[in-house]
Amino acid sequence: MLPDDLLRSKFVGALIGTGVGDAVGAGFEGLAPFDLQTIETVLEERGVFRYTDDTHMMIGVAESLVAKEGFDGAHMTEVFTSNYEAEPWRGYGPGPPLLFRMFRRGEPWDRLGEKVYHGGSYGNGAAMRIAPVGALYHDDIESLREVAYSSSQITHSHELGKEGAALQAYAVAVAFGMQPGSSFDAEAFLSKLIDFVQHTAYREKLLRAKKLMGVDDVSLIAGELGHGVEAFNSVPTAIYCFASRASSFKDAVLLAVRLGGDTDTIAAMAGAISGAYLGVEGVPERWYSKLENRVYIEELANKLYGLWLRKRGLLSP
Ligand code: R7I
Ligand code: MG
Ligand code: MG
Repeated sequence: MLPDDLLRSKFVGALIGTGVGDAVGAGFEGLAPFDLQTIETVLEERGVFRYTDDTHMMIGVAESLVAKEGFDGAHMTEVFTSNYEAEPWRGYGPGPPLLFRMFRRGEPWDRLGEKVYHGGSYGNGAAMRIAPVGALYHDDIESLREVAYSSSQITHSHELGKEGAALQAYAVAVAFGMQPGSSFDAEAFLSKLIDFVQHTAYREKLLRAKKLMGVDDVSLIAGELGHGVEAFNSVPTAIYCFASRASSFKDAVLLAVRLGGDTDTIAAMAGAISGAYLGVEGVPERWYSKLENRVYIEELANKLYGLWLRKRGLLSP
């Protein structure tokens, strides 16, 4: 059992890690590959670290889990929709805004996801927002899988979209269970994820990730694992960024940005796992202090931690 203050720090780290990764990666999308010096200079000159749809939707997931004390599909869809309506300029993917409009016209929440693409979206939009699910259910893997799937269903009903979200949630959960600073075993970490995931597309990518440990050629990494907007071309990549740079939040997130492609999302997901492993103390102070809405995101993380304590009977209501 982890001490209380470390566990709280991991809740905050997973949510703040998403926000910081997203904000760091934003602005570098599609422009590959970047050298480290250019990225660091741009970041140094940036004032506020603005986040995008990734964090905006992650906030929605946390808000709904906290308000309903667990998953409630209609409520989470309402929160996504009203958050989107308030700030539609956050850089949403093409699918979700269409679905939110259908929801407003009265479509039931659990049928929306099938109405885009054929068989639903396999974009990474369900995985990018999943950190609160990984945090709240880090010690209850059956519920983690179930809530990852059903919260994905709202916008991403394709099995590859859902599986990517469940894999990302599980990576966060496994990182929760590890003592930061202890010697990190990337092979063992990836093997756990391989045992968990139910789709061969992900299993194959994770096996490739194992072989790429120690490699620093960003074109090779992006070529082997992908750096695209599809969940199977970004979730394993984010996991690799974390696993190959586990001792440093900064290095994990900067690797995600150096890969190019869907930089905000891959960095958001790598940041979530790294924050869940190292705790919020792992996030560089300079990045942390510049994150837009930091205080609110931290408040949500603390409420999520309080909910976890109550669910475990460790705190009176
Ligand atoms: O997944 P989604 O919410 O987008 C998230 C991305 C992140 O990078 C954010 O930072 C933001 O920039 O957007 O949005 P969707 O529209 O569900 O899916 C995103 C993309 O995935 C689509 O534009 C398609 O390119 C691809 N995609 C598919 N392509 C073909 N067939 C998703 N599903 C399909 C499909 O079934
Ligand atoms: Mg985004
Ligand atoms: Mg993105």
